[in-house]
Amino acid sequence: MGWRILAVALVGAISLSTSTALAAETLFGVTTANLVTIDPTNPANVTIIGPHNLPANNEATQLTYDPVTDRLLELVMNGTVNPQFYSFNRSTGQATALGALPNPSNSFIYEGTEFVGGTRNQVVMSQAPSTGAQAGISSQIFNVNPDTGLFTPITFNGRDNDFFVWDSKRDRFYATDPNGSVNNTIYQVNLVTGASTDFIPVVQGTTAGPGDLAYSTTLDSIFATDFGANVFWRINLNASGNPATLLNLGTVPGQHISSIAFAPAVPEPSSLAVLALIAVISVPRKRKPL
Ligand SMILES: [Ca+2]
Ligand SMILES: [Ca+2]
Repeated sequence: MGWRILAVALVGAISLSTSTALAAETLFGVTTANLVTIDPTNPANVTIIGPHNLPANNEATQLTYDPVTDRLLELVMNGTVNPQFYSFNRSTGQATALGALPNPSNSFIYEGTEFVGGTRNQVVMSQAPSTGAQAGISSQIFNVNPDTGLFTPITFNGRDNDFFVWDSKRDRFYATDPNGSVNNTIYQVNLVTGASTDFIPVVQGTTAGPGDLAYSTTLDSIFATDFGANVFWRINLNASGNPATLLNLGTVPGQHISSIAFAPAVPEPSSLAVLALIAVISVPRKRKPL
């Protein structure tokens, strides 16, 4: 009886702590060498998880979390060519190659990349021609399969959709154009019609400013790493849920963080070990006749 009470108490306590750990939201970032975590309210607090070992000279430009497959996904490019998806191990930092995007003669560059839930429930990205009058203007928006790299068109909105973010609380999809190629605001994109609704300006310059974005459900705010400088940004939402103010949160130490995304933390190894112990304790009890 004593063991049974202890086992029940332990199972209750551990399942509570594990579910808390799984539900907790962690801000992940990718630097030149490492997967890191960042305290979004104090970006001076950066913790290195480990090396991602991406190929040399490649940059991890866009990070997003796919809850369907529980993967931290990244668009990686060598400059503007050879676009390919990777997933990151959230415990070690190690990156694993997934699908390469079809890009004959490197005719296109790929920019905004974000998992969109709700009825869509897919990764969405933007594509620009690499040459001509519209070079670098990523107006074409696609669904993409990160495992195969294959995509299907959604809409065309005439903007330069450099970075994307999905507000999971309100099912709203935003884009930014922080070097002011077409429009310098954060704007909501209607993925059915392509219509855009502009909010506050985000442009800081052509070489630095709010870059890759991430939405926090717990803080109900959008965060941005800087695409050029080691600065960190926050876009506060107002009572209507609209982007209302852009705040400079200060400098991030260490290597430049090129992309960010919120994702659940992985369970602590100690929790997993205790769960295994609980399973061992629980087995004999289940075999007792009632
Ligand atoms: Ca992101
Ligand atoms: Ca662009």
